[in-house]
Formats: sequence, structure tokens, C-alpha cells
Amino acid sequence: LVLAWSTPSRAQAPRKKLVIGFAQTGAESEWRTANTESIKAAAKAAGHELKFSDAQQKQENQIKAIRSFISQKVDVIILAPLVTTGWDTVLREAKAAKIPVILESRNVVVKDPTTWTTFVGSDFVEEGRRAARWLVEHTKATQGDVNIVELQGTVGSDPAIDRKKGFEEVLKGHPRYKIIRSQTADFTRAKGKEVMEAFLKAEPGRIKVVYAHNDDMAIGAIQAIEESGLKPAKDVLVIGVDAVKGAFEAMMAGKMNVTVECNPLLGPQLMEAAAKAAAGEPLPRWIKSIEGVFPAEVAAKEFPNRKY
Ligand code: GZL
Repeated sequence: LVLAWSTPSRAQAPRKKLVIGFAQTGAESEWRTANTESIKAAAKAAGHELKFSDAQQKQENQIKAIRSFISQKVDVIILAPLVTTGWDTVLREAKAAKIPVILESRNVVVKDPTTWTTFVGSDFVEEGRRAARWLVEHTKATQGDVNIVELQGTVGSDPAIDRKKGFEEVLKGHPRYKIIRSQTADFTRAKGKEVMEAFLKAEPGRIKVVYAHNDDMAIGAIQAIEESGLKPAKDVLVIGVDAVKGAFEAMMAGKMNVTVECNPLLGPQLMEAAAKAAAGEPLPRWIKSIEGVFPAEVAAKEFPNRKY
């Protein structure tokens, strides 16, 4: 008789099943769709219940959703704040209801920062700096002014404000780079094409670069450039942010020069943060995404590794 026993494995403390309210901005871009899928999948994998609200790019819908989550007494609220301001009252209501709020993909500006627990997302200023550094490096052999048009993201949104800030900060040291037109195209392909068409009409033959705060607007701009009879990525350099599949396809087709990565796959980090927040454990104020820069030369090699 052989006595065989195994030390009873310390059973994993069963994760508490959480009820999480998630107030998403909408479905404005490939990035946002990937972001939503990542969060839904991670919630499912963790065994949590996710109450999902798509605000269709309207802040008032996000505020309504948060109030609904509060009245349903969810354990944690995840908010992707469309814009940085206008959150003070509703976040105070969540705090009063003792429901921790986790910000994802964009940050807020509020009087009482204790009304939100942590921000899970990228350093948008650095993303803007990376776009400008690529441009300066890539055009250092040219002479004369480099006229740039800028397609801004959603007005008042954290990424639009900071991608502009970082881009301009680097170009301050290079006076021949001039942003001759700058306008919002709300992070969408359709508006990116519309605004780029207007820029091309207003500045015939002068535009050398388009800097788009996301790849969806860059892809819209590519269509406008082609329809104007110019060659995207050659006559007009095309710079985007996000590194979504559409950008890799445009680069492999020779129509886009570079994309600065902004990681949307935040689901796992958000579920970790939600479990800690619900348990009242300490969290860093900023859980920063790790991301790089992908120029056209590496697009074909990198494409098979892309997950969004
Ligand atoms: C970035 C995210 C931005 C993406 C856009 O974290 O908030 O919003 O860059 C998306 O594609 O619309």
C-alpha cells in the first residue's frame, strides 16, 4: 500500500464576481472597437458581469449611464471619458455611493481628483512627440519650409489635447516645420476625408504633411489626397496614431508613412485594477500602456503579429 498524497494546492482564493458598469465613448474608430472587445473579453474571462453602455460620442449619455450604474449599486465603474471636463458632479455622486471609478483610454480634469481611483491608458503627449520626432528625422535631408496640416481628434478630449501638445513641443525646436491648418475631424474616417478635402482646396500645392491624431482620420485623409490627384505618402506624407490594422494595410499599400502605437487592449489591466479597487486595495494613479512606433518599412514584417 503506497500512501500517496499531494499537498493540497492552496486553492486560489475564488475571485469575487464583480458587477462592473462600463461607460464607453462609442464606436468611432477601429481603436475603440478593439478597446471594447478587449474589455468585454477580459470581463468574461474573469467571470464578472459587465453592464455596457455605448454613449455614441455624447457626454450626456455617459453621465446618464454612470447614474444608472450608481442606482444599480454596481461594484466598480469604468469610464472612457469622451472629453476632459464636465465630470465633477457625477463623479462626486459615485464617490458618495462608495463606488470606485476607473478611467480608461482618456483622462479627466476635475476639482476633486479623489473622485476617481486610477487612469489606465497611454501617455498622449509622448505619442505626439514620437510623431514629430519621426517627421523631423524623416525629412532632415529636405530644404525649406515643411507645411503641415493637422487633423485633431474629438475637441476637448485628452488624446486630442495632448497629441497636439507633444507634437508642437518637439517642432518648437525646428522652425521650418509649420502647422498651416489644424481642425478637428472627431477621430472618424468620414470626417478625416471631409476636412482633408477642405484643406487641399484651401492650400493647393502647399501641403507636405498630414498629421492625424488617429489612423482612422489618416485613412480618410488618404482617400482625399488620392481623389485630389496626389500620391499619399509621397506628395503628402501621412502620419497617424493608434497602429490599427487599417494603418498597416495602408503602409503596405505604400499610402501611409508611419503610425505611432496606442494600445487599446486594456481589458486585462482593467480587470486587475477593478478587482483591487473593489477590494479597497491601493492602486497607482496611472497604469501606463507600453507602446512603440511603426514606420512603413517594418509594416509587412510586423503585420502578422498585430492583435487589433
Ligand atoms: C486613445 C483613445 C483614442 C484613440 C482613437 O486612448 O482615447 O480614441 O486614439 C479613439 O482612435 O477614438
